[in-house]
Amino acid sequence: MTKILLETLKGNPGDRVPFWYMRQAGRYLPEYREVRATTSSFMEFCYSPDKAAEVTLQPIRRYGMDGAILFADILVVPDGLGQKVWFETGHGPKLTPVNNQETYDNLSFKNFHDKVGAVYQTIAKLKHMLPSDVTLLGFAGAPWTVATYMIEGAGSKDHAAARQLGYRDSELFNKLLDLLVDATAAYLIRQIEAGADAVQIFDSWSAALPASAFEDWVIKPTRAIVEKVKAVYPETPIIGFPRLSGAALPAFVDATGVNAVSLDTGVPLSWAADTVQQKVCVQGNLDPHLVVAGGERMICEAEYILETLSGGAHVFNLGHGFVPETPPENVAQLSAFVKNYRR
Ligand code: 1CP
Repeated sequence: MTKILLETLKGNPGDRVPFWYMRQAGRYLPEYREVRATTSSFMEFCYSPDKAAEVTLQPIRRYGMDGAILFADILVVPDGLGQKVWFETGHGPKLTPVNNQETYDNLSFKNFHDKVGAVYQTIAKLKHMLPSDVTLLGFAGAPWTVATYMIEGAGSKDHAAARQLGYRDSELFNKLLDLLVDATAAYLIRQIEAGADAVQIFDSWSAALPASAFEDWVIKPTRAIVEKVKAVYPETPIIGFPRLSGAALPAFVDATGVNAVSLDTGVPLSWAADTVQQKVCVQGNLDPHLVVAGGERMICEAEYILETLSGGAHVFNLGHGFVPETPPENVAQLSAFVKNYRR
Protein backbone atom coordinates (compact mmCIF):
# COMPACT_ATOMS: atom_id res chain seq x y z
CA MET A 1 0.00 0.00 0.00
CA THR A 2 1.19 3.52 -0.73
CA LYS A 3 2.50 5.55 2.16
CA ILE A 4 1.15 8.96 1.19
CA LEU A 5 3.15 10.81 3.83
CA LEU A 6 6.40 9.28 2.59
CA GLU A 7 5.51 10.09 -1.04
CA THR A 8 4.60 13.68 -0.18
CA LEU A 9 7.87 14.17 1.75
CA LYS A 10 9.68 12.99 -1.38
CA GLY A 11 7.93 15.75 -3.32
CA ASN A 12 5.15 13.66 -4.91
CA PRO A 13 1.88 14.99 -3.47
CA GLY A 14 -1.41 13.21 -4.17
CA ASP A 15 -4.96 14.52 -3.88
CA ARG A 16 -5.17 14.01 -0.11
CA VAL A 17 -2.91 15.97 2.26
CA PRO A 18 -1.22 13.59 4.73
CA PHE A 19 -1.16 14.57 8.40
CA TRP A 20 0.56 13.85 11.68
CA TYR A 21 1.14 16.05 14.73
CA MET A 22 4.17 16.90 16.80
CA ARG A 23 3.70 15.44 20.30
CA GLN A 24 0.80 13.35 19.03
CA ALA A 25 1.70 10.82 21.73
CA GLY A 26 1.74 12.29 25.19
CA ARG A 27 0.01 13.61 28.21
CA TYR A 28 -3.21 14.88 26.54
CA LEU A 29 -4.18 11.20 25.98
CA PRO A 30 -5.54 9.29 29.01
CA GLU A 31 -4.23 6.00 27.61
CA TYR A 32 -0.71 7.55 27.44
CA ARG A 33 -0.91 8.63 31.08
CA GLU A 34 -1.96 5.11 32.02
CA VAL A 35 1.08 3.46 30.40
CA ARG A 36 3.38 6.29 31.55
CA ALA A 37 2.31 5.67 35.18
CA THR A 38 3.79 2.16 35.06
CA THR A 39 7.40 3.53 34.92
CA SER A 40 8.63 6.20 37.32
CA SER A 41 11.69 7.28 35.31
CA PHE A 42 10.94 9.00 31.98
CA MET A 43 14.27 7.91 30.45
CA GLU A 44 13.57 4.29 31.44
CA PHE A 45 10.15 4.69 29.80
CA CYS A 46 11.89 5.82 26.57
CA TYR A 47 14.09 2.70 26.80
CA SER A 48 11.17 0.27 27.21
CA PRO A 49 10.44 -0.94 23.65
CA ASP A 50 7.04 -2.50 24.45
CA LYS A 51 5.73 0.60 26.22
CA ALA A 52 7.31 3.07 23.78
CA ALA A 53 5.82 1.15 20.82
CA GLU A 54 2.42 1.07 22.52
CA VAL A 55 2.28 4.84 23.13
CA THR A 56 3.50 5.49 19.57
CA LEU A 57 0.51 3.53 18.27
CA GLN A 58 -2.13 5.03 20.58
CA PRO A 59 -2.81 8.21 18.56
CA ILE A 60 -2.82 6.23 15.28
CA ARG A 61 -5.57 3.97 16.63
CA ARG A 62 -7.66 6.94 17.69
CA TYR A 63 -7.17 9.32 14.78
CA GLY A 64 -5.60 7.45 11.84
CA MET A 65 -2.67 9.75 11.20
CA ASP A 66 -0.54 9.05 8.12
CA GLY A 67 2.63 9.13 10.22
CA ALA A 68 3.66 7.55 13.51
CA ILE A 69 6.54 9.27 15.30
CA LEU A 70 8.78 7.07 17.36
CA PHE A 71 8.24 7.64 21.08
CA ALA A 72 11.57 8.70 22.63
CA ASP A 73 13.12 12.06 23.52
CA ILE A 74 15.82 14.31 22.10
CA LEU A 75 17.79 13.87 25.36
CA VAL A 76 18.45 10.21 24.56
CA VAL A 77 21.55 11.41 22.65
CA PRO A 78 23.31 13.10 25.62
CA ASP A 79 22.34 10.09 27.74
CA GLY A 80 23.96 7.81 25.14
CA LEU A 81 27.11 9.94 25.32
CA GLY A 82 27.32 9.30 29.05
CA GLN A 83 25.86 12.55 30.41
CA LYS A 84 23.51 12.06 33.34
CA VAL A 85 19.92 12.91 32.26
CA TRP A 86 16.79 12.70 34.39
CA PHE A 87 13.30 14.19 34.48
CA GLU A 88 11.78 15.68 37.60
CA THR A 89 7.99 15.85 37.64
CA GLY A 90 6.87 19.40 37.03
CA HIS A 91 10.43 20.62 36.33
CA GLY A 92 11.28 19.06 32.98
CA PRO A 93 14.71 17.69 32.14
CA LYS A 94 17.81 17.89 34.33
CA LEU A 95 21.37 17.07 33.25
CA THR A 96 24.80 17.34 34.87
CA PRO A 97 26.05 20.39 32.91
CA VAL A 98 28.80 20.09 30.29
CA ASN A 99 30.42 23.52 30.35
CA ASN A 100 34.21 23.09 30.52
CA GLN A 101 36.96 20.81 29.24
CA GLU A 102 36.70 18.44 32.19
CA THR A 103 32.96 17.84 31.86
CA TYR A 104 33.32 17.59 28.07
CA ASP A 105 36.01 14.92 28.49
CA ASN A 106 33.54 12.75 30.40
CA LEU A 107 31.44 12.35 27.23
CA SER A 108 32.15 9.38 24.99
CA PHE A 109 30.63 7.82 21.89
CA LYS A 110 32.08 4.42 22.82
CA ASN A 111 28.99 2.82 24.35
CA PHE A 112 26.45 4.98 22.54
CA HIS A 113 24.60 2.32 20.53
CA ASP A 114 24.46 -0.04 23.53
CA LYS A 115 22.99 2.67 25.73
CA VAL A 116 20.33 3.77 23.25
CA GLY A 117 19.81 0.38 21.57
CA ALA A 118 16.32 0.04 23.03
CA VAL A 119 15.20 2.88 20.73
CA TYR A 120 16.20 0.83 17.69
CA GLN A 121 14.25 -2.11 19.13
CA THR A 122 11.17 0.12 19.49
CA ILE A 123 11.43 1.00 15.79
CA ALA A 124 11.86 -2.64 14.77
CA LYS A 125 8.74 -3.55 16.78
CA LEU A 126 6.73 -0.70 15.27
CA LYS A 127 7.73 -1.79 11.78
CA HIS A 128 5.80 -5.02 12.35
CA MET A 129 2.87 -3.45 14.17
CA LEU A 130 2.02 -0.44 12.00
CA PRO A 131 -0.54 -0.56 9.18
CA SER A 132 1.33 -0.75 5.86
CA ASP A 133 0.13 2.70 4.71
CA VAL A 134 1.47 4.51 7.81
CA THR A 135 4.89 6.16 7.56
CA LEU A 136 7.22 5.53 10.49
CA LEU A 137 9.12 8.67 11.51
CA GLY A 138 12.36 8.59 13.46
CA PHE A 139 13.79 11.75 14.96
CA ALA A 140 16.59 13.46 16.83
CA GLY A 141 17.23 16.89 18.27
CA ALA A 142 19.52 19.15 16.27
CA PRO A 143 22.97 19.71 17.82
CA TRP A 144 22.25 23.32 18.83
CA THR A 145 18.99 22.51 20.63
CA VAL A 146 20.46 19.45 22.35
CA ALA A 147 23.55 21.49 23.33
CA THR A 148 21.33 24.10 25.04
CA TYR A 149 20.17 21.39 27.47
CA MET A 150 23.62 19.82 27.84
CA ILE A 151 25.31 23.12 28.70
CA GLU A 152 22.57 24.64 30.87
CA GLY A 153 21.82 21.32 32.62
CA ALA A 154 18.09 22.01 32.17
CA GLY A 155 15.59 23.66 29.89
CA SER A 156 16.00 27.45 29.81
CA LYS A 157 14.22 30.49 28.48
CA ASP A 158 16.91 32.25 26.46
CA HIS A 159 19.62 29.53 26.35
CA ALA A 160 22.02 31.95 27.98
CA ALA A 161 24.58 29.38 29.10
CA ALA A 162 24.90 27.84 25.63
CA ARG A 163 25.13 31.17 23.81
CA GLN A 164 27.70 32.50 26.24
CA LEU A 165 29.84 29.37 26.02
CA GLY A 166 29.55 29.49 22.22
CA TYR A 167 30.89 33.05 22.17
CA ARG A 168 33.41 32.73 25.03
CA ASP A 169 34.97 29.35 24.24
CA SER A 170 34.15 28.59 20.64
CA GLU A 171 36.78 25.84 20.51
CA LEU A 172 35.14 23.76 23.24
CA PHE A 173 31.66 24.63 21.98
CA ASN A 174 32.52 23.54 18.43
CA LYS A 175 33.98 20.28 19.72
CA LEU A 176 30.68 19.62 21.46
CA LEU A 177 28.69 20.41 18.28
CA ASP A 178 31.00 18.14 16.24
CA LEU A 179 30.48 15.29 18.70
CA LEU A 180 26.72 15.84 18.49
CA VAL A 181 26.84 15.86 14.68
CA ASP A 182 28.63 12.50 14.64
CA ALA A 183 26.44 10.91 17.32
CA THR A 184 23.19 12.25 15.85
CA ALA A 185 24.04 11.10 12.31
CA ALA A 186 24.98 7.63 13.61
CA TYR A 187 21.77 7.55 15.69
CA LEU A 188 19.56 8.48 12.71
CA ILE A 189 21.32 6.00 10.41
CA ARG A 190 20.61 3.22 12.93
CA GLN A 191 16.98 4.37 13.19
CA ILE A 192 16.60 4.11 9.41
CA GLU A 193 18.36 0.73 9.41
CA ALA A 194 15.84 -0.44 12.05
CA GLY A 195 12.90 0.65 9.89
CA ALA A 196 12.27 4.42 10.07
CA ASP A 197 10.88 5.61 6.69
CA ALA A 198 11.82 9.27 7.23
CA VAL A 199 13.40 11.32 10.04
CA GLN A 200 12.87 14.77 11.55
CA ILE A 201 15.58 16.92 13.11
CA PHE A 202 14.10 19.16 15.81
CA ASP A 203 15.86 22.52 16.27
CA SER A 204 13.27 23.84 18.71
CA TRP A 205 15.45 26.64 20.07
CA SER A 206 17.00 28.06 16.91
CA ALA A 207 15.16 31.37 17.40
CA ALA A 208 16.72 34.80 17.54
CA LEU A 209 20.35 33.83 17.00
CA PRO A 210 22.54 36.39 15.22
CA ALA A 211 23.13 35.49 11.56
CA SER A 212 26.69 34.27 12.15
CA ALA A 213 25.63 31.98 15.00
CA PHE A 214 22.64 30.72 12.99
CA GLU A 215 25.05 29.78 10.21
CA ASP A 216 27.61 28.08 12.49
CA TRP A 217 25.36 26.50 15.12
CA VAL A 218 22.19 25.69 13.17
CA ILE A 219 22.89 25.46 9.43
CA LYS A 220 26.36 23.88 9.40
CA PRO A 221 25.70 21.06 11.91
CA THR A 222 22.38 20.25 10.23
CA ARG A 223 24.00 20.16 6.80
CA ALA A 224 26.73 17.85 8.15
CA ILE A 225 24.11 15.46 9.56
CA VAL A 226 22.12 15.50 6.30
CA GLU A 227 25.30 14.73 4.32
CA LYS A 228 26.24 11.84 6.59
CA VAL A 229 22.77 10.30 6.57
CA LYS A 230 22.34 10.79 2.81
CA ALA A 231 25.71 9.12 2.16
CA VAL A 232 24.18 5.90 3.56
CA TYR A 233 20.45 6.38 2.82
CA PRO A 234 20.11 8.86 -0.06
CA GLU A 235 16.39 8.11 -0.55
CA THR A 236 15.21 8.61 3.03
CA PRO A 237 13.50 12.00 3.45
CA ILE A 238 14.86 14.30 6.16
CA ILE A 239 12.58 16.97 7.67
CA GLY A 240 14.23 20.03 9.22
CA PHE A 241 12.54 22.12 11.91
CA PRO A 242 14.50 25.30 12.57
CA ARG A 243 11.79 26.67 14.84
CA LEU A 244 11.24 30.44 14.87
CA SER A 245 14.07 31.05 12.42
CA GLY A 246 12.00 33.63 10.51
CA ALA A 247 13.58 35.12 7.41
CA ALA A 248 16.52 32.68 7.65
CA LEU A 249 14.26 29.80 6.60
CA PRO A 250 15.00 29.87 2.82
CA ALA A 251 18.76 29.94 3.52
CA PHE A 252 18.32 27.00 5.89
CA VAL A 253 16.52 25.01 3.19
CA ASP A 254 19.07 25.86 0.49
CA ALA A 255 22.13 25.18 2.60
CA THR A 256 21.16 22.06 4.53
CA GLY A 257 19.73 19.85 1.80
CA VAL A 258 16.68 18.76 3.81
CA ASN A 259 13.77 17.29 1.82
CA ALA A 260 11.09 19.00 3.86
CA VAL A 261 10.81 21.79 6.36
CA SER A 262 8.45 22.07 9.31
CA LEU A 263 6.98 25.58 9.63
CA ASP A 264 6.38 27.06 13.06
CA THR A 265 3.11 28.86 13.77
CA GLY A 266 4.54 32.31 13.04
CA VAL A 267 5.65 31.65 9.46
CA PRO A 268 3.46 33.62 6.97
CA LEU A 269 2.13 30.91 4.68
CA SER A 270 1.89 32.77 1.39
CA TRP A 271 5.55 33.74 1.85
CA ALA A 272 6.44 30.10 2.63
CA ALA A 273 4.51 28.98 -0.47
CA ASP A 274 6.42 31.43 -2.68
CA THR A 275 9.85 30.71 -1.23
CA VAL A 276 10.52 27.37 0.43
CA GLN A 277 7.60 25.32 -0.94
CA GLN A 278 8.96 25.90 -4.46
CA LYS A 279 11.94 23.79 -3.45
CA VAL A 280 10.88 21.31 -0.77
CA CYS A 281 7.84 19.85 0.93
CA VAL A 282 6.48 22.01 3.76
CA GLN A 283 4.86 20.81 6.96
CA GLY A 284 2.71 22.75 9.40
CA ASN A 285 1.66 24.97 10.92
CA LEU A 286 -1.52 25.13 13.04
CA ASP A 287 -1.14 26.85 16.41
CA PRO A 288 -1.38 24.05 19.02
CA HIS A 289 -3.43 26.39 21.21
CA LEU A 290 -6.14 26.49 18.52
CA VAL A 291 -6.63 22.80 19.18
CA VAL A 292 -7.13 23.57 22.86
CA ALA A 293 -9.74 26.20 21.94
CA GLY A 294 -11.31 24.04 19.21
CA GLY A 295 -14.54 24.99 17.42
CA GLU A 296 -15.03 26.91 14.22
CA ARG A 297 -11.88 28.99 14.58
CA MET A 298 -9.73 25.83 14.62
CA ILE A 299 -11.39 24.47 11.45
CA CYS A 300 -11.17 27.86 9.69
CA GLU A 301 -7.45 28.17 10.36
CA ALA A 302 -6.85 24.55 9.31
CA GLU A 303 -8.69 25.23 6.04
CA TYR A 304 -6.62 28.37 5.45
CA ILE A 305 -3.42 26.33 5.84
CA LEU A 306 -4.65 23.58 3.49
CA GLU A 307 -5.72 26.13 0.85
CA THR A 308 -2.64 28.34 1.04
CA LEU A 309 -0.22 25.43 0.73
CA SER A 310 -2.22 23.58 -1.95
CA GLY A 311 0.19 24.52 -4.75
CA GLY A 312 2.91 22.04 -3.80
CA ALA A 313 3.92 19.26 -1.45
CA HIS A 314 2.35 19.81 1.99
CA VAL A 315 2.05 17.72 5.14
CA PHE A 316 -0.54 19.00 7.59
CA ASN A 317 0.86 19.41 11.11
CA LEU A 318 1.04 21.83 14.01
CA GLY A 319 3.49 24.72 14.37
CA HIS A 320 4.78 23.08 17.58
CA GLY A 321 3.68 20.14 19.74
CA PHE A 322 0.30 19.51 21.38
CA VAL A 323 0.08 20.90 24.90
CA PRO A 324 -1.11 18.57 27.70
CA GLU A 325 -4.47 20.35 28.13
CA THR A 326 -5.54 19.60 24.52
CA PRO A 327 -9.03 18.00 24.51
CA PRO A 328 -8.79 14.66 22.60
CA GLU A 329 -12.20 15.32 20.97
CA ASN A 330 -10.79 18.46 19.28
CA VAL A 331 -7.98 16.36 17.81
CA ALA A 332 -10.64 13.97 16.48
CA GLN A 333 -12.57 16.82 14.84
CA LEU A 334 -9.44 18.34 13.31
CA SER A 335 -8.19 14.99 12.01
CA ALA A 336 -11.54 14.16 10.37
CA PHE A 337 -11.54 17.57 8.68
CA VAL A 338 -8.02 17.21 7.30
CA LYS A 339 -8.65 13.63 6.18
CA ASN A 340 -11.72 14.62 4.18
CA TYR A 341 -10.13 17.66 2.55
CA ARG A 342 -9.25 17.24 -1.14
CA ARG A 343 -6.85 19.40 -3.09
O1 1CP B 1 6.38 12.44 31.54
C1 1CP B 1 6.10 12.82 30.39
O2 1CP B 1 5.21 12.25 29.76
C2 1CP B 1 6.91 13.98 29.87
C3 1CP B 1 6.45 14.66 28.60
C4 1CP B 1 7.32 14.32 27.40
C5 1CP B 1 6.94 13.60 26.26
C6 1CP B 1 5.57 13.05 25.96
C7 1CP B 1 8.70 14.62 27.23
C8 1CP B 1 9.56 15.31 28.20
N1 1CP B 1 9.15 14.10 26.03
C9 1CP B 1 8.11 13.47 25.40
C10 1CP B 1 8.19 12.73 24.12
C11 1CP B 1 8.81 13.38 22.95
N2 1CP B 1 9.71 14.42 22.99
C12 1CP B 1 8.64 13.00 21.59
C13 1CP B 1 7.85 11.79 21.06
C14 1CP B 1 6.38 11.92 21.18
C15 1CP B 1 5.63 12.60 20.09
O3 1CP B 1 6.09 13.60 19.51
O4 1CP B 1 4.53 12.14 19.82
C16 1CP B 1 9.40 13.89 20.81
C17 1CP B 1 9.50 13.94 19.30
C18 1CP B 1 10.07 14.76 21.71
C19 1CP B 1 11.03 15.79 21.30
C20 1CP B 1 11.50 16.82 22.27
N3 1CP B 1 11.83 16.68 23.59
C21 1CP B 1 11.79 18.15 21.89
C22 1CP B 1 11.68 18.69 20.48
C23 1CP B 1 10.28 19.00 20.09
C24 1CP B 1 9.64 20.18 20.82
O5 1CP B 1 8.63 19.93 21.49
O6 1CP B 1 10.15 21.29 20.69
C25 1CP B 1 12.25 18.82 23.03
C26 1CP B 1 12.68 20.27 23.12
C27 1CP B 1 12.28 17.88 24.10
C28 1CP B 1 12.76 18.11 25.51
C29 1CP B 1 11.76 17.76 26.54
N4 1CP B 1 11.24 16.53 26.71
C30 1CP B 1 10.30 16.51 27.72
C31 1CP B 1 10.26 17.83 28.26
C32 1CP B 1 9.37 18.27 29.40
C33 1CP B 1 11.17 18.59 27.53
C34 1CP B 1 11.53 20.03 27.80
C35 1CP B 1 10.82 21.05 26.99
C36 1CP B 1 11.31 22.44 27.40
O7 1CP B 1 12.49 22.65 27.65
O8 1CP B 1 10.43 23.32 27.43
